[in-house]
Amino acid sequence: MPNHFVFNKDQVWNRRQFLKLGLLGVGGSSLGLLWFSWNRINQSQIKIPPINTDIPSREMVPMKVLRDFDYGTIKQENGRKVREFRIRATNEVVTLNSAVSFNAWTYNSQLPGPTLRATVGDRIRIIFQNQGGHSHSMHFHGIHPAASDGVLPVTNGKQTIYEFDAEPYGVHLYHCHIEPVTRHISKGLYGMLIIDPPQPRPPADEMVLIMAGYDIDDDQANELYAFNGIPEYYIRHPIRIYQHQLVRLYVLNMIEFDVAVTFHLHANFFRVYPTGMTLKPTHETDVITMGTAERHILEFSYKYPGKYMFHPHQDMIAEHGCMGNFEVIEGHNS
Ligand SMILES: [Cu+2]
Repeated sequence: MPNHFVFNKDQVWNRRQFLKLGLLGVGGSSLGLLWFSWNRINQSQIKIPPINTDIPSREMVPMKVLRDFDYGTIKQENGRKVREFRIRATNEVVTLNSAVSFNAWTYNSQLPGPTLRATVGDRIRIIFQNQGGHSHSMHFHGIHPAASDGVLPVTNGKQTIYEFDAEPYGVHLYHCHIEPVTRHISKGLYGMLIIDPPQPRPPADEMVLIMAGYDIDDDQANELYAFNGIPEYYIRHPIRIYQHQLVRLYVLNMIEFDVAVTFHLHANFFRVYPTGMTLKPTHETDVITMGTAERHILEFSYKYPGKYMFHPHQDMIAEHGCMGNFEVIEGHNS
């Protein structure tokens, strides 16, 4: 299977790097630390092209969501790692385009909510505060006890704590589970939860793309669609990536009212890690179908510079806002 991501000579784990970390000669019990350090050195080789400086700050949210991972506040309790996250439900007015302002319900005032990230085996603690006016909750996909399943309403002004072990590794999601769930999700109460495998995946330019729909006129059908909250955003502000460098996309379909959606990448093929639950890809393709709440890891790199679209192959959905561009830039030798 082709992989255009090639480790350069600086990335090869060598004696100099062992010495730099003062780890030469340590016992086998430090192998985990070694791997972690090795991976961090390699991850630092990943270059992110500069973001367009002409984007107004009020329009920066989808560009921020793209590569923003919230690892929480790390605490050590009884010998294990706890990642604590504080999430607040609030109402926000989101400008979808020059004609449409949308009364959104949000986690931490952003849409989608923050991408929460942990490593398998960590303890996750979510301190959830509801200031949204309506009852809300946070229901996580994953394996956890019923008490932390997030289906009970948290009334306005109240707080609750969800706590569970991070398992299994993969790309998951969270969303409000108060009826009608379709409405609570399509108003904006959703986000991604990434649980990393025990040994990190190879270095890559990692990014999150969450697809969603907007039912503007309450007719139980979507009039607008978006990647990461704002329709047509990545058409106006293409995602800059470097030629030949590995891109790892965490994609999630949160579109309500439509049964399924596809994701298609132009002029390329991607390797598929279903639900992010494998370490090796199962197949390679250029279009994938996802039901609501379905998600995957997709990996690729671009052979040629230039501008390339990504979008659902249901053109009605793409033409109503769920559309974007990668801008592949030369100049990074990886
Ligand atoms: Cu809700």
